[in-house]
Amino acid sequence: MRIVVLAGGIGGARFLRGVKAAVPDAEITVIGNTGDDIHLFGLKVCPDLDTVMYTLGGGIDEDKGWGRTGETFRVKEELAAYGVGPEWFGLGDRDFATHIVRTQMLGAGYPLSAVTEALCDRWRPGVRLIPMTDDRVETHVAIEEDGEQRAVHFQEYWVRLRASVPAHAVVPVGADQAKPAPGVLEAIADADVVLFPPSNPVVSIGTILAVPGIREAIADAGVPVVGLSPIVGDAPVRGMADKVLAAVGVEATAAAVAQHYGSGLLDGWLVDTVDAGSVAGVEAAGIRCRAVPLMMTDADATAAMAREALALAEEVR
Ligand code: GDP
Ligand code: FO1
Ligand code: CA
Repeated sequence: MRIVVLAGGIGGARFLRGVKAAVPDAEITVIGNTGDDIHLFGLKVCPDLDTVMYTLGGGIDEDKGWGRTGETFRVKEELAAYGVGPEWFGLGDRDFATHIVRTQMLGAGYPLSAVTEALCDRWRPGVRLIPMTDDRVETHVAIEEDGEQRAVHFQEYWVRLRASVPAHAVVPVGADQAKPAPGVLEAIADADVVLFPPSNPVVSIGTILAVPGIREAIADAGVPVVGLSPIVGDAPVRGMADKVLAAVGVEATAAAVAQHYGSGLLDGWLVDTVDAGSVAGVEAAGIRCRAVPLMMTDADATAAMAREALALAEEVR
């Protein structure tokens, strides 16, 4: 079975563990979000690609959900001693090596997709991980801070400001000019099913869908497209997705997220059992919907979620 999964960071990576466990012989292609990417200290950092790679490859810090296990921050401290920041972004020593290798390869002329493949040669994530594009896309957020309006990089909004200031718009800068990376459209066209994990609908999956051609390829593939809600009981399970949903005018409910994707794209939608009351409304919008446990508390619960998503895909096929 060929499964295509559009993934952000933590929500996408953890769900992918469940897909791997549920269908061990599946051929899984992950289309990763690169809108969170940022250049720091002359290095290219790809948080969501690295979160997927480290999580599936056994190198993730399980508590934080990002960065390397057993991490130290000596380089960051030394940079700070020179007065070189940003001090609000925690790049660890082990993680630095990944960004150095990536930046060196990009400088030598390799596209990000080839660099990601090379990094995965070490981590062996058990999936094919492809960035959504080899072109530069950077999500920026229009905010109001101290009475002033300005645009900041998504990481500054998310990590420095903790999404605590009003956001008026979320813009994937460069997306309209970006091309899907090699293999992305082919994987979608060859897929038996497309899954949207409980990733951030705006800054993870929304950004991937903003690359011209990807949304169309999914809609045209003629295979079931099934998503899982990252919103449980009218709040994100983790993080501040409610803030970026508000910025694009979408309520933070499981039903509103389904309708934001729309019946033109989604065939099936899973909500958590606490949101069972929203099933009828989602179905009325033309999306088959089921309420099942959606908390990725352990490996079994996560594999069960993947099985439910694939069962719903068979129902709508
Ligand atoms: P990020 O890039 O690290 O922010 O990760 P993603 O975009 O892939 O996923 C973020 C989303 O995962 C958040 O909006 C969370 O609500 C959601 N999430 C995290 N853990 C769980 C869980 O156990 N169950 C569900 N349903 N959603 C989760
Ligand atoms: N998230 C934080 O909240 N604080 C950090 O200092 C931080 C550092 C960091 C370094 C490398 C990396 O791959 C991810 C990192 N993240 C950090 C997570 C990440 O930037 C964001 O949670 C996601 O991009 C949000 O979608
Ligand atoms: Ca992310």
